Amino acid sequence: MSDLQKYQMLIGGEWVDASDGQTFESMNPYTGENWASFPRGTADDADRAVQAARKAFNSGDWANMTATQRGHLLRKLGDLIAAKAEDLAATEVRDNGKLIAEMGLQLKYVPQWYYYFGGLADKIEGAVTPIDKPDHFHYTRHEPLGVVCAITPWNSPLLLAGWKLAPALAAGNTVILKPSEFTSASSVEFARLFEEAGFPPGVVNVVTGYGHEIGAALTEHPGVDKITFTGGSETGRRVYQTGASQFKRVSLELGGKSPNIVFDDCDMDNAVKGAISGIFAATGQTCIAGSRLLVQESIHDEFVDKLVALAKTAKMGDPMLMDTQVGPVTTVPQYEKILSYLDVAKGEGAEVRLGGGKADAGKYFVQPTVFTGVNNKMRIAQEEVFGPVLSVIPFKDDEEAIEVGNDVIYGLAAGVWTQSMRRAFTMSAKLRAGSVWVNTYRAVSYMAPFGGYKQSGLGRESGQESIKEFMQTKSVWMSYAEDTPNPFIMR
Ligand code: TXE
Repeated sequence: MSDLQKYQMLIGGEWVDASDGQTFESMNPYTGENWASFPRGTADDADRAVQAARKAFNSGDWANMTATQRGHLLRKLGDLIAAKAEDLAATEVRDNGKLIAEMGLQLKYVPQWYYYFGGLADKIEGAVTPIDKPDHFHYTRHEPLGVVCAITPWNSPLLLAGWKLAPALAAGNTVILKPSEFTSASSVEFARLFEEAGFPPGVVNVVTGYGHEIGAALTEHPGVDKITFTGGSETGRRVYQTGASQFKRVSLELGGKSPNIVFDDCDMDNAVKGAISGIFAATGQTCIAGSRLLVQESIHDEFVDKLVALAKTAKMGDPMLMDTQVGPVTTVPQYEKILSYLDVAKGEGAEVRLGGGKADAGKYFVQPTVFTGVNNKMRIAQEEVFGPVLSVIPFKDDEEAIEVGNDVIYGLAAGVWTQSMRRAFTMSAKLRAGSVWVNTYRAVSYMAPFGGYKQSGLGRESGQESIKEFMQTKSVWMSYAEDTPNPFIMR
């Protein structure tokens, strides 16, 4: 089809097609129509990208740059993203179905990751050790790992790319970014800004294609030193196993089944809004979705009535309109997966209080759905749906809230709604989750570490500590002794 927008990949500073010329297409989930085509990257393309990244890491302008200079480039990149935010947001809405109302704000915020890590680049200091060996001087250096492969999912491509690229580049690595085959457009458009910001060729490469093809080829490539992955648990497991076979560094941000816990002493109107933002924002397609709503028995019925009343008012439709509140499901497999979970929940005896089926607001829409009468052992309470599907689970007291809240394999996030300080602190300590929000939900920042407990992942993104995920520490020993002592004895 000639009216498809045609994109290319960025490898070693050049815009290229796939080595065998194959392409694939991307769909607008609001209309169901294919609108863009991308190179279907091959194992050869993966190799080309790794070679380019390796070359840029080993020698040339990037390898010789000071950390301060790297920081300048990152800040410049942040400025360019800010200037392009509206265009990038429109592309994301078209390719992904996310709301323009959310994307406009998100893309104005994304530059902060590049500013923050740009500032951090030259503040990573080694230490001089008061070493216990006479006539020796010892210090540490924090060095980059080398070539980083960043694999991102379809739900928030540019935000999640920033979480990975900003610290990886600040640390001095070179990068290959592989966005999801469902939503590659914004990442490729973003790639155009690297040259403009002044990054030398090969420092950032952006390749497109299927996960099981170029994605797998990258993770298997011996020239990749670190994989940073966000996506589903099954793929994450495969990526981790592949990385393990070559002892690569791997960090993973996977799924969740987060409890959003409402106590009877909460500010009820705020808690209702918090429950809604936890599950219906972004059409529930977020890893931090508060998909299990735990409500204290004493307020259960009143709370559910209020929740359903507000959820009913959600405006579905064209994600390009500023007043749309729930957009389409991004991918066809995801649409089918959500619908199948609606059947699972009904089959398990959960009661449909709202929604429960397809919605007629565009091509791939699911009604905001609230199930009551869910117990935590049901599949709908244990498995990640990744859609606008809420399971309401009643609980008696604090102890039961903690027990049920923690009783899943995941541990990405949790919400707590209470006006009691004692409860707020106790719950924050006892919930086994990487992020706990009290009287708020779905807040993230470049300053705040983010990541999973249990099977929600490995490693942390954002915040100062995350830069160390892209570095390794070297111990340097120097002797100023006049004579080298007995060589047969350890120093
Ligand atoms: O993700 P995949 P999918 C969850 C959510 C969803 C499920 C499946 O529950 O329903 O995962 O989504 C690349 N080697 N999340 O299938 O496959 C792929 O090309 C290397 C949670 O879309 O994990 C894409 O770039 N890479 C999540 C990326 O992995 C491979 C966000 C993620 O795709 C690969 C998205 C392979 N063998 C889905 N196979 C979150 N944590 O936010 C695929 N990929």
